[in-house]
Amino acid sequence: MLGAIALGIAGVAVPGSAAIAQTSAESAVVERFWVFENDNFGGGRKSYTGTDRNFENDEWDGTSRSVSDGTSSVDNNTSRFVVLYANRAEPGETNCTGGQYTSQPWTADSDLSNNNFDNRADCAVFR
Ligand SMILES: [Ca+2]
Ligand SMILES: [Ca+2]
Ligand SMILES: [Ca+2]
Repeated sequence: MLGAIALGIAGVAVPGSAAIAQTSAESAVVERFWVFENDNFGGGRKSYTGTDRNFENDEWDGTSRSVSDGTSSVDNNTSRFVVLYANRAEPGETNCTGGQYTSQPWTADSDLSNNNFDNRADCAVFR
């Protein structure tokens, strides 16, 4: 109700400003898949906005520690299924291999231990 009123006012008062506001709102919405070093979304964190088939060249934000084989919890803040694999894609290859863990859209998992996937992820594929 309030939003509709505000939009109406903006549209009437300054037609151009509505388009500008819409553009900045769209650019602000970037869906991110977060992985965390510890259970309960603790420790280092790293986000992905698309498929990344090699965690070995990634570091937890603000650290020099590799993301490889360290993920203990995840927060899927995207509309996509994200499949984690235990083995990255080998150089020249396009497929990740090994054990898998599937994260459903808009869900979080505070502990991958009960999924037999603690400290195993080396690759994330957005479906
Ligand atoms: Ca990477
Ligand atoms: Ca860990
Ligand atoms: Ca779990």
